[in-house]
Amino acid sequence: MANQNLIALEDDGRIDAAAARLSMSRREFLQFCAALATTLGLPQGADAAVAEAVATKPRPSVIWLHFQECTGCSESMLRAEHPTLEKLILDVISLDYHETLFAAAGHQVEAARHAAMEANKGKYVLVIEGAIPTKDNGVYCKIGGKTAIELTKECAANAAAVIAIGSCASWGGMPSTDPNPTGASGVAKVLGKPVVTIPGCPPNPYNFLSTVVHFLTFGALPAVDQLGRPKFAYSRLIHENCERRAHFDAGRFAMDFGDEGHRKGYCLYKLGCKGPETYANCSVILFGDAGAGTWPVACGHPCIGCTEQGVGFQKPIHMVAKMKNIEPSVYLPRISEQKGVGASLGSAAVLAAVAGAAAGAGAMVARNLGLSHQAEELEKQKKTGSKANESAEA
Ligand code: FSX
Ligand code: SF4
Ligand code: F3S
Repeated sequence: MANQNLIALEDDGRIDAAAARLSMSRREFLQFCAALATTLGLPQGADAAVAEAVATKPRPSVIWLHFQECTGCSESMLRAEHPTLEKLILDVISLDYHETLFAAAGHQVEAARHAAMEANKGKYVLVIEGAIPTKDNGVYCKIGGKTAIELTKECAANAAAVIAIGSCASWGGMPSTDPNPTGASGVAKVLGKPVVTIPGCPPNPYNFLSTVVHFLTFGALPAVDQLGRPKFAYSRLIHENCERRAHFDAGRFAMDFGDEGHRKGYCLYKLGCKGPETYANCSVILFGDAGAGTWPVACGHPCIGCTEQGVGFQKPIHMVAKMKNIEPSVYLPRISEQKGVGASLGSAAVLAAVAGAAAGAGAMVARNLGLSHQAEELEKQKKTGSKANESAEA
């Protein structure tokens, strides 16, 4: 953390170079780094440290393993409609081994994994996607003649950090649904020690990016809860920040898909929304590219609790959620408060809006960058070569 202030980076050519690499303006790059620091809940001055790290530090080598899963984690990270986020992730890490993205196959790929592990011994980040089948000595998932259990242990032995991405790798996810015929388990259980988990089916790629940027900046993974989930992303219930919460509080519910309440955007609790028992930041940073401001609940679908062990894939979709933390928060002002003595409802609302905006700012910047006119223009230019320039010159 050499520089404590973005101003100190004003004349730093390395920032310009990083921005150019990412097809961003300098302002967009610094704005993005500041937003990432805010999302991570870092103190003042950390924005400069994040910018400096992304611009100058060697990218950590990442070995990415796939086991029992649908590859949705990788798909959501690399989804084509959102070029900027994908670009950022691939710029921040050096993806040295990823089975589904490798053009090579067979022994060549195995050799690449060994070479990357040897070259970055003790320094690489091991990312595991998918559950690990543990029944019958793990015979239900083998790659290159080795079980997922053997590969996990072998690759984790010299890793600087282990990240379980997706609900499958976090605790077993969908493959572990009863009766769990293959004994599908999470990475921590197989390794017998805690690892950072980024649950979700698929997980939000922005949470992965933030976790990696934290590692890049500080050489350590972010603070986690007892389940290994980064606190910056999983410390709040979806229900706490849901845009339909006012309807919940007022007792306005959609009772059937397509009924009047559903069309009016009422709360989806009675359709089985698991937001009240699911810890994740979807309602803050949103999720998905179907259009502006989307995430499952905004699209009219109840949250199924995909990030929450014991909820997602376990509870029937239409079963109503168990309410957690329903007491009013202590920081809300009493409605009988004297004028000028306590915080007004108005000021509380402004504070809440500011806090919400800050928490979601990084994702919003990524989204805006991804959808910006400039990005679209760049994409078009890539497709059509220099035709636009030629016609402008003509
Ligand atoms: Fe799929 Fe990943 Fe779900 Fe699992 O995401 S989106 S089944 S969490 O491991 O590929
Ligand atoms: Fe939102 Fe679901 Fe909570 Fe309703 S129950 S406010 S839709 S999270
Ligand atoms: Fe999953 Fe619910 Fe978010 S289903 S993506 S945790 S809104």
